[in-house]
Amino acid sequence: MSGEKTALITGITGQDGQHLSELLDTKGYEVFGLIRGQRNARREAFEAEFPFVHLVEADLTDPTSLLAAVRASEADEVYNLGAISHVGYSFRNPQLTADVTAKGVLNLLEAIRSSGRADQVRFYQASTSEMFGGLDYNRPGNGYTEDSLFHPRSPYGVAKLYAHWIARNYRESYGMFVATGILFNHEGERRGLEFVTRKITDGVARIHHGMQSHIVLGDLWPKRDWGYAGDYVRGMWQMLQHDEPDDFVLATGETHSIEEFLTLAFSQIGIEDWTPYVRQDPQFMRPAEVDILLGDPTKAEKVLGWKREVDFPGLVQRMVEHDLKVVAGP
Ligand code: NAP
Ligand code: F7E
Repeated sequence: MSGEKTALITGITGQDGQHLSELLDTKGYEVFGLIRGQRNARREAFEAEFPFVHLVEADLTDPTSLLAAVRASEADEVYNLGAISHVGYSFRNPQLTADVTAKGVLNLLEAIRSSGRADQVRFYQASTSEMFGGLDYNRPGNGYTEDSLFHPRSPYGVAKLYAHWIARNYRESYGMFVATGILFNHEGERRGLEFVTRKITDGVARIHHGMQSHIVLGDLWPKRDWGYAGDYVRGMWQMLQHDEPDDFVLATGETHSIEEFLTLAFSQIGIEDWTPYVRQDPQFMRPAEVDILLGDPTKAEKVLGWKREVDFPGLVQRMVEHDLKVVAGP
């Protein structure tokens, strides 16, 4: 138990926000979460599933609301998980992506400074492997580290790079405890249906139950270093318990193609040849693709003692099993 600490989480309604709020609750934290928009059905559903979270209305693009949220929570730890996080969407809405994913971090850091709590708050910034871009020239054989060269390939990646550097700049300029986690893809039962892994596992479940005939995807060759979200939020928390604020890669150290994900997912429902069940549509392809991502988590393993527990087959299995149950209904 960590005692009576208080945490404020932006992006609490997202995949990681849900996992992290549960983790912090089990550690005895008082958890505050940012919710945007007016009262709606989604808020009520969230409150039903996470009754222990105090929701505060705010938006990363609205500095006044952020200051009020920081004051209301009096947080010891602030986890900035809120973002426009879908890479494909960021190509279609690049300015909104910059406002939320890049400038939102600045707004939040300034809110903490204005609140007078800069010395008390430990801040986590959700940085991403999308900052690396996966090009031949900057790709180390053993995987990207905290010191690898950045070359973002999307408005999302570019916005996250600004966010990463402004977070580091506040650490250097004002001595704030700001940690950045450069996280490679992490997935699970709570992953949004717009991301490829969950789109596949949901589609596989629907095909199995005769509710859908095929899945429509974009490019199938890209490779990702896919881990389980539950393991990764544990790493976020560990970064804020460390003596010094620092930058850490969280990854599995393995990379797999979408085709490999499809093979494992379809094999869960007894289908060995998935090709008749998958079609491709250019609408799901991106103007610039990140071909291969592979991370090297050695620093987090050595310094924080972080270790992922779920492997790639285990991840696919738990996602398909979950979606088979969800699709079947109560
Ligand atoms: P997610 O499921 O897409 O959740 C994004 C969250 O951001 C949602 O709660 C969303 O709220 C919130 N949000 C969007 N616009 C906002 C705004 N204007 N003001 C306040 N909140 C806003 O993302 P995730 O997978 O949990 O990822 C968490 C963070 O880690 C993100 O910053 C993401 O970019 C980063 N990241 C993710 C991965 C990954 O593989 N999952 C890897 C590296 C980094 P609504 O529900 O209201 O839309
Ligand atoms: O795409 C390809 C797509 O959208 C993975 C975010 O959490 O992780 C995530 O970004 C790959 C890409 O994740 C479809 O082109 C093919 O090559 O699931 P994704 P992402 O782009 O890797 C990083 C680390 C983040 O930080 C992000 O926030 O799959 N792909 N067909 C498809 N992708 C989608 N979404 N949908 C398809 O139909």
